Amino acid sequence: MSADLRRKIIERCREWGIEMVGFASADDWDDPPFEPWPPEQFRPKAIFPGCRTVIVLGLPVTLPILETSPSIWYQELYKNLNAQLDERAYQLSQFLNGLGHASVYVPRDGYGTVELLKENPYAFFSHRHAAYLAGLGTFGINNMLLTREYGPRQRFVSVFTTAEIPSGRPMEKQLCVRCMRCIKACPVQAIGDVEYPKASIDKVKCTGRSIDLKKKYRSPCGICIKVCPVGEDRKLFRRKDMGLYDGPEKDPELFKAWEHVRKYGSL
Ligand code: B12
Repeated sequence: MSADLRRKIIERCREWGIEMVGFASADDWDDPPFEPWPPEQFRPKAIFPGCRTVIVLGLPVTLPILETSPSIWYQELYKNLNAQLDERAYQLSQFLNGLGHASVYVPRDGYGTVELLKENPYAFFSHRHAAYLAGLGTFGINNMLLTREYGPRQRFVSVFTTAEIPSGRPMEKQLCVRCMRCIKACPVQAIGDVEYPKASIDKVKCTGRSIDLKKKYRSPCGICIKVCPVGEDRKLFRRKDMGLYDGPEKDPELFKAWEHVRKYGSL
């Protein structure tokens, strides 16, 4: 078990501006903490035989940009984060390979085009479940992994490695406050109200919305992560008052700014 390697990885990620780093033991997938859980073929040891540890990196989705969604601004942020995550995960895998620990990265999404998801709405690996096992956060009713820092507003990527690195444990406290704002705000009513942790998402409706927005150059949707009250980022951006999203009355200037952004660069 290498605590020294863990430290080196965290240091390297910090140099890249990545503060959110977690470690999950590949064995932990074999003991499902809840159901449904990714089937066997979707687990790290099946995808990359010899895998001992999964390293998860996360980058925050900047709340004021997300608030303009659906917009070209959020679309650009999404693309930017995706590119950074993939690049850093690849570099980290190469760093570990250089040290003699066979490693591969898993891209942050893993599908050719959103239309494909209508028939088969799964990727070959779930980063959310890796982040959960690494102790970075807990699942919310919106089906997202919530963290203390950003609620559901971060994107993840993972690295599979044969190195044995001390891992985290799932967080005990549930971060979702079950306010049901995500259920009410979903533009296509794709989120069902069920008991934690079995978030019920209508993947066909959710994917359909994404396909529509893509044609207008303003995907992804992101409304269910915008309206989540969890996350320290709300303090920094002075967005603790959730009434902001109910209409223009609370902050007419801000509302005007969002409408302005939505008018340009997309259909
Ligand atoms: C496919 C996908 C979508 C699709 C389908 C969405 C949906 N609701 O399923 C679309 C394009 C619509 C979409 C939308 C969104 N997504 Co998305 N998406 C993914 C993707 C690529 C794969 C998810 C997956 O297949 N996991 C693998 C399966 C095994 O897990 P699962 O779907 O959770 O399946 C569970 C159950 O369904 C159950 N199950 C029951 N029966 C069956 C049968 C089979 C065969 C299987 C396999 C499983 C299964 O078992 C599983 C375990 O609990 C991941 C990236 C990734 N590779 O992890 C991002 C990801 C989950 N998305 C993300 C985000 C942020 C979003 C959006 C907010 C859009 C945005 N970017 O602004 C919305 C939110 C939608 C929502 N509330 O769920 C983030 C989540 C980050 C976080 N904080 O949790 C991820 C992790 C991307 C990333 N790299 O960060 N997404």
